[in-house]
Amino acid sequence: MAFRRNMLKSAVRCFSQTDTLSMVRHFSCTNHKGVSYKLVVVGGGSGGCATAAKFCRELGKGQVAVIEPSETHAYQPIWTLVGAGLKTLEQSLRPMSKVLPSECDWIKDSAVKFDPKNNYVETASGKKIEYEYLVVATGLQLNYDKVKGLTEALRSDPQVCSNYHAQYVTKTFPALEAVEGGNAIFTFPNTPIKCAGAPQKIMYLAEEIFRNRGKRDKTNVIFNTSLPVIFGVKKYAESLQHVIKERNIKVNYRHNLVEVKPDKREAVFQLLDSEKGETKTFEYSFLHATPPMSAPDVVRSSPLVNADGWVDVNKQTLQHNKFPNVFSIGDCSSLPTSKTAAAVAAQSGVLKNNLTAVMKGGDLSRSYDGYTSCPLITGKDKCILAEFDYDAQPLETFPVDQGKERWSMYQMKAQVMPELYWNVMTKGLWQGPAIFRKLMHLGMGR
Ligand code: FAD
Ligand code: UQ1
Repeated sequence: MAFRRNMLKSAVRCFSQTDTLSMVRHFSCTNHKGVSYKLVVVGGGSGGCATAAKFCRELGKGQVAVIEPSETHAYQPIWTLVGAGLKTLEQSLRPMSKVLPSECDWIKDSAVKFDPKNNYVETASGKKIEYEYLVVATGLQLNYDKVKGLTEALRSDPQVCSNYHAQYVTKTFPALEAVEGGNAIFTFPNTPIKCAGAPQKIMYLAEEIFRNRGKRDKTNVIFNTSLPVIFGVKKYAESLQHVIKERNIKVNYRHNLVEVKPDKREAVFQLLDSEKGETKTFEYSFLHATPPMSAPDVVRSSPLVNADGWVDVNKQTLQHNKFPNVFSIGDCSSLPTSKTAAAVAAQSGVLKNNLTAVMKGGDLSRSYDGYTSCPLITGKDKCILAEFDYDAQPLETFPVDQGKERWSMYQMKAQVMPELYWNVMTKGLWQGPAIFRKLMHLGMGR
């Protein structure tokens, strides 16, 4: 019990700190036996962990180091369900020491400088970690501070919450239960984000909660999104439009949250299509905020990034466009697909193959097609399973119409995926469902 409490505290602390890298924690390298490795992986989240597991198996003990400051590994995809009171935060957390492969050296520290010309990474405690090959897997930085008043509102107003952060996701369900009426507002920022479906998934779950509590008649459910569309893939956008209409949800496109005034319970939105830079203020009784996101500052200020601040890799091979011994996987990469753990799974197989080829002087023969997936939960037993590629074309695994809301897809998301993640993906053994898709669609194209 005490251990679980400590883990929760440490997770909340860690996630509070990863969005302000000026507050990086200083750790000693408990498992560190040297300063030079064949492979250094920066970040021990979904992508870093899967990558380390694959290469440890191949290269053996002492060859692979993972630089990762957090003592806790989080399975973020169930935070949507935590927000709706259907899972607990504890169910999403495991000690990092149990999730990272035992054969790797875990350097419990933050990377603060990348020097790809001289093949080393510097850490917050001043260590220089040299490598032959580098994989950058730092994920995203949550920039709550870019919205005026939002951090203060998250700290002081019980009706302001955010499923994107371990500290704020536990506020969501109590806030939903406290709604008696008024405007329940859900936001989508003006930057790329991880799991682009998550800002609206919690809205559908919330709408159901308001209905079941008899509060729906008095509550306006409002989605204020910076985007011009509800979802980037036509097939699933059509399904979601149907859900929105049926459940009387108001969607305001090109509305970007720029300020929260918790004292007055007001949220200010920039109207992105207004040439005069107009804003519109909404009163709220509940506000779910999705923060602007970017690659972490340490990555953005390194020589590794493209003009947009993402680790500049080839979209097919995952190899860096300037430094051939560097690869990147997951949310911090420039891969132009929707940023999800499902995408990371598919990328991990490509990365393993192509980085191994570089190590052995062979050809980079595997190509990433942009596969990503977003289980669009629309209720506590309903889900539209979106799966698609770089061209925003559906790439569905199951031989049924996945554009329909289904109980089975909800069970897959809520029960099967967490098991698959902890027992298969973090062990480096899950490369996405392509093999099942091919089997299930035998003779029927993709
Ligand atoms: P992460 O898993 O975030 O890991 C990054 C790691 O890097 C962290 O451990 C961090 O501590 C570490 N790090 C950061 N900076 C440094 C540094 N300077 N030095 C060293 N280490 C550093 N995906 C799905 O597939 N399906 C879903 O349904 C889904 N729903 C989601 C719902 C929510 C609310 C959220 C928040 C995410 C969801 N995702 C979903 C997205 C998924 O969690 C991410 O896309 C995935 O975790 C990305 O993996 P990653 O390795 O790139 O980053
Ligand atoms: C997936 O591979 C994955 O990675 C573990 C997820 O992350 C949580 C997902 O949500 C989904 C949907 C997939 C895709 C897997 C199948 C079986 C369709």
